[in-house]
Formats: sequence, C-alpha cells, structure tokens
Amino acid sequence: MQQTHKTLGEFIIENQSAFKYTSGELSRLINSIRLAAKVVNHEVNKAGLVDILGAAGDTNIQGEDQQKLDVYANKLFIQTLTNRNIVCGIASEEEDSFISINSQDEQHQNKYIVLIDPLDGSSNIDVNVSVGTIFSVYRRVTPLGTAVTLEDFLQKGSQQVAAGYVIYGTSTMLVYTTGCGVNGFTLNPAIGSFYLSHPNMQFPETGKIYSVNEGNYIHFPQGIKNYIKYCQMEEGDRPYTSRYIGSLVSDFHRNMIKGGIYLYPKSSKAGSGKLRLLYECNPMAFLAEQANGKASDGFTRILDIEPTELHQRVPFICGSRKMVEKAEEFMLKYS
Ligand code: AHM
Ligand code: MG
Repeated sequence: MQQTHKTLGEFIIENQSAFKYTSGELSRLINSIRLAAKVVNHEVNKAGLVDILGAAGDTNIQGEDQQKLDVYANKLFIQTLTNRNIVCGIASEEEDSFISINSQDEQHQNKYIVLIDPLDGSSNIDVNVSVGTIFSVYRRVTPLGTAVTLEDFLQKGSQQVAAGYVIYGTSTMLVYTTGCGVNGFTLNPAIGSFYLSHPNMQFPETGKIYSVNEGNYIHFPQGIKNYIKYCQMEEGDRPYTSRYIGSLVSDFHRNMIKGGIYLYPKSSKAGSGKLRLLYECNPMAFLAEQANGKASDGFTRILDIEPTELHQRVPFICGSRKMVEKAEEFMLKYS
C-alpha cells in the first residue's frame, strides 16, 4: 500500500469540494466520528487492564447481552454527535428508537442523520479479537425546521452520502467513503492522528477466501450449502481458504484487502439472518460498491432494499464481485 504523510484532517479539508452536498457539515460530521473513534480506541485498548470487561447486565432491543464497552461506545458516539450540534437525528443498534436532536437554537437546521453500530462484534472483546464501529450517513428527507421522523431513517442504502467503519485491530483504522471511492487511515497512537495509509481501496475482482459461520451449515438454504461445497471443491483455483473471525468489520476488511466473500445467510433458525440492514449491511454494502465489490441478500442488491423498520435484519453476502455473483447464481438455481 502506498504510504503518505497526509492526515485524515488534511484529507477531509482537501476533499470537501468533492462531497456531493458541500457546506462543511459533512466534514464536521466525519471529524466528530474521528474524535469519538480515538476515545473508544483508547478504552478498547485498555479493556484487559481495567474492570471494564464483561456484560453490563442489560440487554438491548434485540435481547442480546450488552457489554460494558458497547454501552460506553454508544454513549460516546451519541454524545459527541449531539454536543457538537452536527446532526438532526441518530439511530443506534443499541437504542430502541431513533433520537431527534434539536440544534442549539432549537430550529432543527442540521441536514444529516447518522445510523451507527457503536461496537460491532463486541462479544469478541473478552478474547482480545478485533471489534469495530460502523456508521452510515443520510440527508434527512423531511423538511428542515421540523423534528426528524422515522421516514428520515428508513431510506434505501443507495441514498447514503457517507459510510465507514473503524477497526480496533492490531492497528486502529478508519475507513470511509463519501461516494468517491474508499480511503483508509491508520491511527498513529503516539501522535493521536489518523494518517492516509490505504488510498483508493479496492476489492480484487475475485479472491480465494470465504467467510461464513459453518457451524450453522445444517440450517442454511440449499443454495448456500451448495455454494459452500463449491468453495471446498478441488478445481481450478479452489478449494478456497476458510477464514471467519466472527467480527464483521474485520472479516470485511481482510476480504477487501485480500479478495474474498463474506456470507451471513438466512437459516431455518433465523429467517432473515442476523445482521441489521441499517446499521451493518447498508454501510458495508456502500463501501463494498465504492471499492469495486458487491453486496446482495442473495437475490437483490442490498442498497436497493426498501427498509421497513429500524432494526430490520437481512441475509448478507458481500465481497469480491465475481465471488458474490457466483453465490447469487447458486441461490437462484437451488433456493
Ligand atoms: P453484534 O452486532 O451483536 O456484534 O453481531 C454482529 C456480529 C458480526 O460482527 C459478525 O460477523 C456476526 O455477528 C457473527 O455472528 P455469529 O457468531 O452468529 O457467526
Ligand atoms: Mg453489530
């Protein structure tokens, strides 16, 4: 990867004019996420040192245990975006419903809403595996000057103006798109600045890695079962390598760099799969497409799915374009 000495702050300023809707608001928004990411990174890194590990004793809307760091990251991202008076609404995977934010003068003059999964893969924290933050930004569709409504949050993924993730890994990276390609920035912890380390990230057209929780194989649709068998078959460049971290951001990041496919299909136990359309699939799909990859539910482009509820789940197949197309072929033929 090409190394530069450009910081994320410099990159945002330089590229502000390339944003579709330019007024500095989106730049300020990305800047706030950068700031919150640094604070969360600090907490995640010291997770093993302080009494911050373990469940908070609460469950979120989906009935899952919340980890202390989930709660912390959720509060921090919401507070940062609220205090800086940048967005008019926030929806979080960890909150039951969306939050409407008044601007300082109570006039609801901010244009953007943010949907966020503050700490994805948080069940991995106890075992020191990488976790991530996923974010998605839309322009509100209801008029300025009014409080946001559910309609502002239930937009198709194709309407996103920005999306990205932070990966708290061996290095901490912030990777994002505003619809003009995907760029990755690595945190220099000594200085506390993100540097452009991965300009113009692209999925290889095809790859040799498949990532799926094969423990659920028995419950998968026939199309997915047959695709997995295809990945394991000795022919041409196959069998592929199986790599599954169980942390979406990390699996996606590796596949984008090396070439590969991630699958979280529906199953006889979970009819719509596990991942959430608004907080996980749409932002990752936007990034994938901007990086020459593809994302689908097996039949339909993820970004074309009309959302019906905030915490909606969808099957998710994402990665190198040719691999996703092959998986879709299997879905069509056998499902
Ligand atoms: P979470 O939002 O509760 O952390 O769940 C999402 C995570 C993804 O990061 C990961 O790819 C998936 O769940 C793993 O699920 P499973 O353990 O069922 O394979
Ligand atoms: Mg999640």
